[in-house]
Amino acid sequence: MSDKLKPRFLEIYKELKSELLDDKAFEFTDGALKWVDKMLDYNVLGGKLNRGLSVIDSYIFLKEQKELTSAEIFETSALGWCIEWLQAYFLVLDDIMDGSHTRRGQECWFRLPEVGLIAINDGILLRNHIPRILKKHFKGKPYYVDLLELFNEVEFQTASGQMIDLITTHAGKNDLSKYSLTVHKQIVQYKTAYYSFYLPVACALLMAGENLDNHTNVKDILIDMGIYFQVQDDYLDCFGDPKVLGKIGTDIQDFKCSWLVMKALEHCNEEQKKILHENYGKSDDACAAKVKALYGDLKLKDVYKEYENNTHAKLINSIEAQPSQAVQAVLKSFLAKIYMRDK
Ligand code: GPP
Ligand code: MG
Ligand code: MG
Ligand code: MG
Repeated sequence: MSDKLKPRFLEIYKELKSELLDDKAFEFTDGALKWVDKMLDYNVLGGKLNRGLSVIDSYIFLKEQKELTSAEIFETSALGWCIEWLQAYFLVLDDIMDGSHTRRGQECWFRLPEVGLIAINDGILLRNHIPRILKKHFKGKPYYVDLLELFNEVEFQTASGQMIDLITTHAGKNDLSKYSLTVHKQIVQYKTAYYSFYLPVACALLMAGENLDNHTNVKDILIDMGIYFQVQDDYLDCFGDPKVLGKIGTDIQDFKCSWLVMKALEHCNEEQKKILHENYGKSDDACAAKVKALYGDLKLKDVYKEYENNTHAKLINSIEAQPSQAVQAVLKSFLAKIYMRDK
């Protein structure tokens, strides 16, 4: 699939970056050029590129495996990169908000001494690059306005999910029982699922001339897959290997409404609940270790395995109920990429 096209996809990154550095709407100084160049390489590259490559894969499936023309390769890749840019923008800002230290195997951008809170403006710049890429390469296409609306809509959903993530954390600090599965589901659906799973497929559908309103079933499945993906992220935050993951978890210290703390609350007795209340959300490593030990006592690894297998089976069922074989194939390939992931 897109593996074959990955070298071309990476070349297109360089082309898009050169265009942005040659943007006549700003008089770039040498210093500014160097800054943006470095900022882009540091933050846009280095991830798995799953979201970006998914646009190409989805489009190939929708076209039923016909060879893509070079224009189609360029356009699906450019849309893929727009999603990677969006992701870079979210991550730069999310790491500041979560007080994280590492990302994709390197220091978080804002942790670099020469960057600090300039990272906030870099986030805004990354976000502003997206409509510039879209304008340069898609203005005049019949689906241009739909594309702009799609990116705006998904950004709004993500920022709203991030808000619920942050304000729930506040509420939970006073009262851990404010955390419920309903709130957790809303957080992960909005902060992750739309931009990570729905957006790449929606971009490919628009390019293929489809009306997004006719694909709500596919959207629902992608959202469920995105929820599952963020539950994995919550699990890996505590139980993943930071070397493989490229980031060190902060959810326990940050008092996050994580899937693991939800499950801990569901399974613990009164005494264990007291341990949780005393140690959750403290920056002290010894407290985090006590929470992890409690997760061990509650056998949350087994609870997670069961969740993962049930969710996988349910998703396969919904996918196989889809009338189109091409749609089934896209969805199954995405699910296979994340099932039992460790990074
Ligand atoms: C992931 O949450 C959510 C995002 C990256 C969306 C951020 C949205 C903004 C509007 C800034 P997370 O904090 O669990 O991700 P990670 O574990 O990768 O830090
Ligand atoms: Mg984070
Ligand atoms: Mg976060
Ligand atoms: Mg996380």
